[in-house]
Amino acid sequence: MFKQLTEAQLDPILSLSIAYREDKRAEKLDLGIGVYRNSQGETPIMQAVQLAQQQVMESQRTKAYVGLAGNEIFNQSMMDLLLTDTSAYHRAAAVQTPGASGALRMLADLMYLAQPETTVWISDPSYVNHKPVMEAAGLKVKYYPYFDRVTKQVNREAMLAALAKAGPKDVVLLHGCCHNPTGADIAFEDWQAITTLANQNGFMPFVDIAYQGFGDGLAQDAAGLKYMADHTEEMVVATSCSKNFGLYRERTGAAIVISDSLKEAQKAKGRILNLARSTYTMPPDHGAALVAAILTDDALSATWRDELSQMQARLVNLRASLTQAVRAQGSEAFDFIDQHKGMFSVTGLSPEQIARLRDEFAIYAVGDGRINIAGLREQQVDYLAHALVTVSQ
Ligand code: PLP
Ligand code: TYF
Repeated sequence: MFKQLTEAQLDPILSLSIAYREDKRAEKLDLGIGVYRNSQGETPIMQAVQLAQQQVMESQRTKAYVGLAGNEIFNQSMMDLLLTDTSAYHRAAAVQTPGASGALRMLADLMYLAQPETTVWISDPSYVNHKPVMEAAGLKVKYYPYFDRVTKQVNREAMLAALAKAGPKDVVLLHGCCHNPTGADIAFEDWQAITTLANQNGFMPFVDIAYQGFGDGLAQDAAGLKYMADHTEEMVVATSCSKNFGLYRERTGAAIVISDSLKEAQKAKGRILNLARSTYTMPPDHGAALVAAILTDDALSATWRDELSQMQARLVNLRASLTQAVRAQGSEAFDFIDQHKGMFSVTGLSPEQIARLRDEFAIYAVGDGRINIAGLREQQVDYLAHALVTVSQ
């Protein structure tokens, strides 16, 4: 049966990690996969997570199944983080999923179930898995203009002009904050303008938020999402604890449906549970149990918030020092790095220039020009600045 299969296409980001591991050069630098690293180049378990892990170890008495929706305290905590103080808070329902990836797929399946002819509009460019996941669910995908490759900022006029053409059969997928891959975020006024368009033209917003806390802080990073949730009748959200709790391999995330009433939101939740049952049945428990333990304990929450803001500060500082270091080499061509948010920036380097970074400098960046700022150590900033200036001349 399987002989008729053609070869699989490799994931461009995951295969880069493999190539990096095999590189023997001492000066090598991994700016590929989106994993946060500290000044020592490590991704340690966060202190709050370690403490929660001890608590869970001591209090957990069984490994019996939890249920289709996963940990309901976790689900409530995700809604608290994203929707507190909005009208949407009282007309939303959440389901724990295997990462935001699981949420993306469950929400895509739900949209297909409700309206198979749906087209999902995604930003050009977007997270590598957005298109394949939406298409795997049977949905059509269309791109809206987003990143201006000259200014390295959002081309808001082109974006809004395109989204003005989206209608009732359309879903517009937005990044909640810290856009992957570009690092260029929409402004609060853009959230307001897109909300107005959604209400005028009838498309549904779909927000994927995988980096809350990495941009301007936990509350600020959800401000646009909150405004939109407050002012639209229907919206869906995929959220992740991979980055802001450092729980990558525990596969911890949630799908949230906001509707015009709690009854409608719960109906949608019921349908997601049906879909989950026929896909993976139940999400893994451990990560969600840890997040629930942290977010329901004041001391653990404070520890977590503090650690997260230190991680955010490191990214902001690295961006500033990299920009300065490039300037010290006589170039202003990378000033945009300081204005981008989160872990990533699309540098505008061509695939050939990215290949030169790898061949001549042992610097691994994604072929589309994306670099992961968190992959950088303070003592390597000048090295990277020199390499960026060299390959871009
Ligand atoms: N959405 C975006 C925008 C991402 O960058 C990622 C990154 O991993 C995900 C979703 C998937 O996250 P998770 O690890 O929670 O599945
Ligand atoms: O964009 C990234 O690097 C992260 C991690 O197939 C990732 O979001 C990369 C590739 C992939 C899944 C996750």
